[in-house]
Amino acid sequence: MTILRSVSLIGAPTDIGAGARGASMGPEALRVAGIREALQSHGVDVQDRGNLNGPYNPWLPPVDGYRHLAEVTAWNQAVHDAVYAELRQGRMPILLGGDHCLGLGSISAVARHCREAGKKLRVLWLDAHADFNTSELTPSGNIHGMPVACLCGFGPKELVGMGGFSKESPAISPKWVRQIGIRSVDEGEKRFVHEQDLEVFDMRYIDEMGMRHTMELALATLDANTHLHVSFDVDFLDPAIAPGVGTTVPGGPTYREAQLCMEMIADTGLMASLDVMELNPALDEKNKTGLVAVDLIESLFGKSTLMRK
Ligand code: 6HN
Ligand code: MN
Ligand code: MN
Ligand code: MN
Repeated sequence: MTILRSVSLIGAPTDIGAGARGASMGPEALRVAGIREALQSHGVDVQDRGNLNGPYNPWLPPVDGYRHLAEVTAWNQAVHDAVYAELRQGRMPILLGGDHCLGLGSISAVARHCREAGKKLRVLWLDAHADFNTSELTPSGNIHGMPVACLCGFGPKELVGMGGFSKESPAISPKWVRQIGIRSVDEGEKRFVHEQDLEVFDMRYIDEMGMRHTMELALATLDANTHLHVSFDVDFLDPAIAPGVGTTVPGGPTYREAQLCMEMIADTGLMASLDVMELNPALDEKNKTGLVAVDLIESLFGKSTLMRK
């Protein structure tokens, strides 16, 4: 196992890209749920870098298909810089969100690091949503529905350009992404997902083939030179176990399915960066969702029922 054993927690307390307020409290709820202690109990060196700063949420309607583009850009720049600094020091950044628009800052930093280090990048997007909208396709203007498209070069230049990338040379290719747990995709977004040939293991696929086969395929063709990034939107989980999110969609993975998903990622030994996004304590029940998220993150670091060597 070559999992990086030096982890830095980076809090990004904002709901600037979301359609509901409250994900700004996510980082603290993950800390209260014991994320640091949980990782330490698995022998991980954990540094908590505290919280990033950024503009407050003005709660305005969309302009030209985007809500809060300037504020979203500022927050993502802060996330990009913090994540990139940790990667340069050989540490594994864990971004504590915050809404999922910040996946853009995080993954653009990871892509930049991989480009410089000559590494292959694989992005696992665990989510109920594809987050593949553009300003033309979005029904809401909320940028947390757009980060995957922006990373692939489809978005405003402020966001597409983060990390030194551009429309012509975007941070990632759709080919590097595997989406798992998807069950809510908007009409236009659906067409675009097909057009760009995103590899999506939706809930129908998981129902029919099982989580084991799904993860075998999603983790196929990785090698020792692959940087595996996991972007974990907690609305991936079934709302029965994770009610504390702004955009619940019924019919998600059960506790056991989610555990298996995380355990199989851990088995690769290749995870080198992680986002934990969209936890909304204002909608949670006694931090139930924060606690289940921390439990699953432990599995990403090798916790399993029977100790394995
Ligand atoms: N998330 N597809 C919807 C939209 O407004 O674009 C929902 C997006 C949810 C995004 O949960 O990260
Ligand atoms: Mn590295
Ligand atoms: Mn998401
Ligand atoms: Mn989602």
